[in-house]
Amino acid sequence: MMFEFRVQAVCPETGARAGELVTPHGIIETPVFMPVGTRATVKAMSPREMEEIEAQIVLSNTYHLYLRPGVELIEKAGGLHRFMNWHRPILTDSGGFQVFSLSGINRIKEDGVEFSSHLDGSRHFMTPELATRVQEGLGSDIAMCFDQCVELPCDEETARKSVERTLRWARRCKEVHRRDDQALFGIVQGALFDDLRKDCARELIAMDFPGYSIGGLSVGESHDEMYRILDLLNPILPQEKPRYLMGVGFPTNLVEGVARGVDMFDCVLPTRNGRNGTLLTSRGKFNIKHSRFEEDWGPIDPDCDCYACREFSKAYIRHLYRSGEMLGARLCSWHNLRYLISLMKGAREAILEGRFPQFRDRFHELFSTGKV
Ligand code: PRF
Ligand code: ZN
Repeated sequence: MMFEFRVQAVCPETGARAGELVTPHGIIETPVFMPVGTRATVKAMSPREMEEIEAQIVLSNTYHLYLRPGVELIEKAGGLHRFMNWHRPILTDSGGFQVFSLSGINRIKEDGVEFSSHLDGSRHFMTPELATRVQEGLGSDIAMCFDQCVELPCDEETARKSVERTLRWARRCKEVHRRDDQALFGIVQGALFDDLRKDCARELIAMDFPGYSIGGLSVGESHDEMYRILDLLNPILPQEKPRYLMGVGFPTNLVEGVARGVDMFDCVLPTRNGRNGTLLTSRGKFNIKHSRFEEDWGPIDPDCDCYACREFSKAYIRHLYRSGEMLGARLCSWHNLRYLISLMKGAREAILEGRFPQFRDRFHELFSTGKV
């Protein structure tokens, strides 16, 4: 069997799950944070370094790779794994989010989305069939259906239309998807409308996807609204299949997502924040450029085992930043990624050992107060 999801433990108080997702490029232990390698590289990190921080899977983007260098070139390289020299699992997003958020003027038609490239303005037409074909060419282990993610705030009529279209497009993706060494996930949309979310989930479940993504969140809604949708979907989505919350990477949201039955997360936050010196740590978030770190000889995070925390002081990393040295951005990205990977590893161990509620309380206490 090329794909399998085994739930190993469920927290009785919350529904948090620990599991194993079997893919052709290896077994992913969940809950998992997936670093983002938009353009076939996780910014500032080599694949060797990604292995060192125990990244289990990376995410890449159909939209970007389709525009440059093109799927034909990556096929000539022998697929995305070989092209980027990353031999653990890869998940690709379909472009359903990026064509709306990144591209120039786009026109949504029943058949697909007409958009202009953010690189050179050239016109393109992305369809469910093309997004599926491109992801098959890339050879990712997990592919996404081409969906329509609406902006918030959004009225019910617009949200309903986007759900209906997302469902028709999901059917078309599934229809043309051929690779049996690639799992195609359905994406739940529906903005902040409970009934639309439920209907969308039920329709996708009837199509029997090997996993379900939760899209259209972390797009400007409050945390409580996000948690309400997750609480709503938790009992509906099949227990025996993986759930992936798209584009969510703030530590508090990861832990609360896990508490609501989410198994997989991705976000550019750790790398994007890392590049501007913002650090995510067990004691909260701060920026390394702050003057209070001028003579701080301690590590970024005393609880972190990453290279940056083991071997460098905050004073030194602050100096790198102020001097515009690229090692500064590298060390901060390195730490942020390792922190989120460790956070999910900690959650997993807590679930397996039956102490997830205590883990969750302790996390919030330390993250919000910075006090041990
Ligand atoms: N759809 C897809 N990718 C996504 C999203 C979505 O809704 C989001 C929303 N946070 C992030 N990435 N296809
Ligand atoms: Zn660290």
